[in-house]
Amino acid sequence: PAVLATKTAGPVPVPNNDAKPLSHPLLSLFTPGAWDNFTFAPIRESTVSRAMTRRYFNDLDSYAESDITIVGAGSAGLSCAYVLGTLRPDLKISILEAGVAPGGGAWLGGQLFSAMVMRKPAHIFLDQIEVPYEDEGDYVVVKHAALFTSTVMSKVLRMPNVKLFNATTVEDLITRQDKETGEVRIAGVVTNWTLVSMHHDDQSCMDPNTINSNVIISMTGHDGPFGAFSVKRLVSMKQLEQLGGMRGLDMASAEDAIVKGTREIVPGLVVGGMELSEVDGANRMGPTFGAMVLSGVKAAEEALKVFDL
Ligand code: AHZ
Repeated sequence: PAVLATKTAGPVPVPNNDAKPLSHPLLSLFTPGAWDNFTFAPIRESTVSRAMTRRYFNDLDSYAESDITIVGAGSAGLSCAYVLGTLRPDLKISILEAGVAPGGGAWLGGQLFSAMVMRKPAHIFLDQIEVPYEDEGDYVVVKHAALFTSTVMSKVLRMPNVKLFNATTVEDLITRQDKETGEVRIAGVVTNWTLVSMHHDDQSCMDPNTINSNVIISMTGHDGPFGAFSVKRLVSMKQLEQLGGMRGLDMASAEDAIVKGTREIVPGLVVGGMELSEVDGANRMGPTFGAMVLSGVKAAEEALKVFDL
């Protein structure tokens, strides 16, 4: 019910005889005077500090050896994490996201518009995560992109075998060279706090941390200040000759190309989402997200193949 503030007794519920009574344990607080006597149990600051840091450092300890690491928690990375975490609750999956807020470009549908377009059959993924949409025939529309992003994120974050390290940048890749064949395999990621990564030029001695991983899935988006990180690094470490470079926008063809092309680019590294457009010289699709979801699904499948996981 709506709440009125009174000078003397604090908030008082407005009676609404038509409404069903709300049942919520906290509603007992809505009695006159109850807020005045309200108090939490006492807590010491170090208790709060330890509650956070102990868990974080346990996670760092546990996920230092991950089965699968996803770099980038945009629409592609989060969709991939959802599929992997659902299919394989036995695997340890770490997600590294440079931003404080995961979600990449999927908080808005396009420009500053709210609605998010997904071409079919990506609607099947929406059904799975229980995000409603309007069916427009060959495509569906979610009323707000944030509804998609927050829902997939909340499902992923609940999974006991998935850990998101946000505000953490992947600033290099771990490599292993086979002594006999000379083949280089990507064997993990090199990480740092994003704020540290941004200040290597003006501070000294800020060495990174590492995560060893059987498979790395890179979904860092197209080129930009942070985007296309892994594939650019593959070029500078001479594992890829050159990048194709993302091409102009062609909605109809671009989405197919990204989904079809999602694959293991070099041993141990699967690339998908818009990062792949930089490798293959694929068009961009602009504000339509079905390919990001399906690339996430395909990347999950490819990753599980890599080591017969
Ligand atoms: O912060 C980045 C973003 O959240 C993160 N990221 C990038 N580099 C990173 C690094 N370490 C850790 N080195 C990093 N995280 O990766 C995320 C990428 O999300 P995104 O939404 O940019 O990419 P996506 O491929 O998931 O979705 C692309 C959506 C686009 S772009 C586009 C167009 O330009 O035409 N169309 C669509 C649908």
